Amino acid sequence: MLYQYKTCPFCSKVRVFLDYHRIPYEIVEVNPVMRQEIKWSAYKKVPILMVNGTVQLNDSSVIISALMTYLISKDMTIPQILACYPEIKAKNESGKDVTEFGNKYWVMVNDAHCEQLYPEKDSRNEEIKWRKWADDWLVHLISPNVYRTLGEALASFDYIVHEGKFGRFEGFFAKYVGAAAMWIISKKLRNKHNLQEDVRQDLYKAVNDWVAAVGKKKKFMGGESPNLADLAVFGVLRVMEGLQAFNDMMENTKVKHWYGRMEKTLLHNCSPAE
Ligand SMILES: N[C@@H](CCC(=O)N[C@@H](CS)C(=O)NCC(=O)O)C(=O)O
Repeated sequence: MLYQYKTCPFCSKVRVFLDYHRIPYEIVEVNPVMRQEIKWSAYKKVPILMVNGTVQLNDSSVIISALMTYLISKDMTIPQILACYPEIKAKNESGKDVTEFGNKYWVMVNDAHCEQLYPEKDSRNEEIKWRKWADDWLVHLISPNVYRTLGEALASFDYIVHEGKFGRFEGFFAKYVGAAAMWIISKKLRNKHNLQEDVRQDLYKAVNDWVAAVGKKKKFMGGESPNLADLAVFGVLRVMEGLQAFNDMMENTKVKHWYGRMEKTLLHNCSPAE
């Protein structure tokens, strides 16, 4: 059971991972205003994944690393694996309580499995580096880009309200008030994350850096098939689909070939198994 907001990049990353590995799941769409669907949980963010109705996995990267570990090391149970990703409570620069998780980009595999999963010398470090980059940098480019102008902010909220779970009045309110608020907030985010005046330039550079890191010789960063970094970057970028920022990115960067290969692979994996 995946508790999510459909248009949240962290939730999208988890869906891409589950779909790619053909792990079946049901979705509980959380109302972002009241959030009553996750009232029972002490952890207050989405995504949350409940496994067999009993084990709770929090944080997109922990969910992905823990499930990947489970798929490979068949001898460990999910609770045993979860113990490898300890919850760390801390305060951030502004004194706000934040929850982090230790080792969250680390897939717990023994030496034999490690060689099978990461046959190239540096491929494990590379995967970790770019998964972290997707969470710490790429996601921060989404809001400033999709709420860049008032018109774009309205289009984005139209999409969020359409895809998400909102009451009728909430939806109307969210669209106009939310769009105006996010348009203003996105300027603050732009400064907070030191983005350029023209936020598109940061997005274009980021995806071109990604394409360069994948390199010309490989289909995916993982080689012939996507690794966890491919799945994460695709999951983040996918939330912009249908919006102006996405179309601009496709037109003005080199990402479309890799993106197309990811789409094709996922479509193939989503079709019923033979
Ligand atoms: N590090 C977390 C971040 C998750 C996150 O920030 N989720 C947002 C939605 S995009 C959230 O639930 N924020 C709290 C809220 O909406 O109240 C992860 O990777 O899952």
